[in-house]
Amino acid sequence: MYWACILITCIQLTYCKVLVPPTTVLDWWQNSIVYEIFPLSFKDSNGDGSGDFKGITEKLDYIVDLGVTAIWITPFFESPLESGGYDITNYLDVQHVFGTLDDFKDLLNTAHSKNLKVIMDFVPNHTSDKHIWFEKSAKNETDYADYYIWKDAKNQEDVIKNNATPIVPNNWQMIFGGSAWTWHNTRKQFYFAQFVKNLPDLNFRNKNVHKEMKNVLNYWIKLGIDGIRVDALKHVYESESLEDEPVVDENMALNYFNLDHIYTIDQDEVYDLIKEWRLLLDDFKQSDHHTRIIMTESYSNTSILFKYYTSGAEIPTNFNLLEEYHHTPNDYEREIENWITKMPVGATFNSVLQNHDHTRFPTFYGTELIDGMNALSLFLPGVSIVYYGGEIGMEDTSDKINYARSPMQWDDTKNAGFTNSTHEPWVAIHPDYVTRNVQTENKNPKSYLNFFKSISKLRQTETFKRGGLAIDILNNNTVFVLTRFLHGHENYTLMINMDTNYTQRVRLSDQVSNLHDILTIVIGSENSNFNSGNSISTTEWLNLSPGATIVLTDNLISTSSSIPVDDTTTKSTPSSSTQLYITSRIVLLCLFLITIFNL
Ligand SMILES: *[C@@H]1O[C@H](CO)[C@@H](O)[C@H](O)[C@H]1NC(C)=O
Ligand SMILES: *[C@@H]1O[C@H](CO)[C@@H](O)[C@H](O)[C@H]1NC(C)=O
Ligand SMILES: *[C@@H]1O[C@H](CO)[C@@H](O)[C@H](O)[C@H]1NC(C)=O
Ligand SMILES: *[C@@H]1O[C@H](CO)[C@@H](O)[C@H](O)[C@H]1NC(C)=O
Ligand SMILES: *[C@@H]1O[C@H](CO)[C@@H](O)[C@H](O)[C@H]1NC(C)=O
Ligand SMILES: *[C@@H]1O[C@H](CO)[C@@H](O)[C@H](O)[C@H]1NC(C)=O
Ligand SMILES: CC(=O)N[C@H]1CO[C@H](CO)[C@@H](O)[C@@H]1O
Ligand SMILES: [Ca+2]
Ligand SMILES: [Ca+2]
Repeated sequence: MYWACILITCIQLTYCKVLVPPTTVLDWWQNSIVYEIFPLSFKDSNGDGSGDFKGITEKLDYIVDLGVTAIWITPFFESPLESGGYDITNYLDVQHVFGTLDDFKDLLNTAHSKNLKVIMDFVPNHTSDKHIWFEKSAKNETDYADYYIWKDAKNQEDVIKNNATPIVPNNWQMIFGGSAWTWHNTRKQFYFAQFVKNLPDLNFRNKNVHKEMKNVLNYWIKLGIDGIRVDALKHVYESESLEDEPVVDENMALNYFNLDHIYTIDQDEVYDLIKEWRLLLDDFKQSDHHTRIIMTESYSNTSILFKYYTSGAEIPTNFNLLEEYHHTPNDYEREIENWITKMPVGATFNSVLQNHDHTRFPTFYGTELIDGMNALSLFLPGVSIVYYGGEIGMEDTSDKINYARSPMQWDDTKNAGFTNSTHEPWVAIHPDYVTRNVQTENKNPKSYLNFFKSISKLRQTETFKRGGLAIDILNNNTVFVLTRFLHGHENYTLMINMDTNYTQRVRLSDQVSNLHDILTIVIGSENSNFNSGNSISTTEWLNLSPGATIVLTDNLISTSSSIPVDDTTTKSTPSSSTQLYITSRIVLLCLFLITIFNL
């Protein structure tokens, strides 16, 4: 027994080192760059001041050139556009500011002809109050009565008989302020809305609502979309019990942020909903072997998001690198490790460093770190979700609501080449467009744009596709070092001086193990004074100016003859994240066996 255990443990240990358990070919999305487009702000093709489908179609070559795998377009459904397009009046048609359905089909087909995938935003939680379903529901029409969440007033009898002021069913609040219950005079009941009054929540406890949503998905998938990004998923279900939510601080005013949302978010039924949609998408896959992905938006904790994975979402968006910023290298490391080591077997890591709901990172960290943050975003394994304009270093404008959604800066002409409109674009353009724009940056080899492209190219290497990730933090939590490595292939090391005030001096050989003595510079940011193609020695002192970012390689790509690279075996190795995960699991298993049997 004793020896058998030792034998088993040894086999396991050997296995940990080799790291090549069998697996499948990488699917199209597993090492993808997903480029988020806010369509109103990307490119206006007809001079009305608002971006549109034809504008996006015009710019697809630019997007392909960035190394992007898929574009994700934020909501473009028929809508009065009172809430950024999240206020849908018809899920089966497009908002005409963006063009016609044919324009969308043209965008889709042109993208596919360039091998670019298209992901559609999907907003199941609520509709506009102008949606025909809501109008019918408000009239209590038989089939639609239950499509939304309607409740009597606490004093319903008194309201009906004596015209008393209706009292809300409970203390639930709207995210943007006020009670989540709005009285409807026709129906003489309250309806529930989690965000704002004009966005009533759909009732997912009604089977017909599920049918409607499946119908919507079928429709768009038949049209050709490659995946959905499900918006506000944690808000989809509410508890059936209408109990008050616990107040966090009794001394503070009642508002959304002073309630513990045990009844209005993250209800368990959401996992079944993901499974339901997974089955639907997989039905299509059966016939054409093409994976349609589910990306989710849910600012939930990891134990919940990991259950999204197991329920069938490929990309439960990881917002932990984005939330709040103020991240130091230690914070990034903690969040990255926490995800990679705990996510379920077979899952793929993903990251997002900026999006339409948050301050753009140059506005937070300063321009010194634009290259650094773009590099970080592209260096991490798995899926990198990037935001339009990030590649040229766009910053927030002073607009209160649309600060991170200003028009894309294409050139230095009037209106930044976004529109030829003689009146103003729908929202102000950032004044820095004169120098920070695609055309100008294209010409400058050291620009943010060209830096971005150089790093996105690395993602085509086997090292980036399947390699592991190692992290080192130097100089008092200021210098962040990420290494992507793969046996038999060249390794890449990214160094970012996240200190934007002081130059940091580092000698790599003192602090990072497993590096070759001589490394080649793949690229250095403009503020770094390091130039592509030059070599450095890991034993020399390097001066990293504030924000300086460099990528180094041991460049053994053609000289490594000792390890034969067989296409079929490399394809059957797992993604880096899976490898890391499996390694950590096996190490734990070894430790467990050792403890149990007192070996
Ligand atoms: C802007 O471009 C559109 C489409 O090419 C064209 O129809 C329109 O006349 C142009 N407007 C101006 C003011 O140049
Ligand atoms: C809605 O219609 C149903 C069936 O006709 C009826 O039972 C119910 O009382 C009505 N509800 C309201 C709020 O009018
Ligand atoms: C995540 O949230 C759920 C529900 O609110 C809670 O039960 C769980 O303990 C949380 N997990 C972590 C790791 O915070
Ligand atoms: C690191 O920071 C601590 C506290 O801020 C300081 O005392 C120490 O000198 C620093 N070390 C280096 C190497 O900069
Ligand atoms: C850099 O300088 C700014 C402004 O003076 C200051 O707020 C910040 O704390 C400094 N950061 C470091 C890492 O010293
Ligand atoms: C890449 O890094 C790994 C792990 O740090 C190391 O074992 C390997 O020798 C490196 N590969 C090359 C080609 O230098
Ligand atoms: C998570 C979230 O809030 N998503 C969207 C839901 O709808 C509201 C209201 O339009 C949007 O503001 C949010 O971005
Ligand atoms: Ca337009
Ligand atoms: Ca809901």
